[in-house]
Amino acid sequence: MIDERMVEAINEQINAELYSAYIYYSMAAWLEDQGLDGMARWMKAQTQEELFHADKFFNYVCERGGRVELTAIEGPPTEWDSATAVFEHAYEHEQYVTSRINDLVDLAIELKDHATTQFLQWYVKEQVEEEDNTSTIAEQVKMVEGTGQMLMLDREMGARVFTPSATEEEE
Ligand code: OFO
Repeated sequence: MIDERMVEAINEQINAELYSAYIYYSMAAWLEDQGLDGMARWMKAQTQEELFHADKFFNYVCERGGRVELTAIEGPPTEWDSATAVFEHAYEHEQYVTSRINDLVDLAIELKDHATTQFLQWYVKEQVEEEDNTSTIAEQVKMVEGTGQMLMLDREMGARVFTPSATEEEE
């Protein structure tokens, strides 16, 4: 049986993951509106990845005998000044999510919940990747925004497809 405090904290994290999906979906809408279809597609793949993160927590809570309780998701921003601003925002957001995951690990350790501590290691590793991906792309977009190379980068980014099995294999 899992401690109620841990369940509550994971339920809050499910909300945070769904908010991440929502913010990236909103970014996809903005990028699409700017004619950056490839980048919008990249953001949609990121949205799916966030839904996968939420579902992984959902399944874990159920497996440990806890109860998933969903709450209202805050509305995301809808306007950005540039594509660079979008991806810099995504990088900042991932750093925030990393701090949340670290807080969850701290709580699991405090509760001596070794199973959850171990389960969370997947997210610890995933956040290293999430920060790396968003910061690299933010730098790349910043380098080419306003030049003809932006279209090439847009096309390249449009090739991204989310595959949950690939994410699982990294475990
Ligand atoms: Fe769920 O990792 Fe991004 O937010």
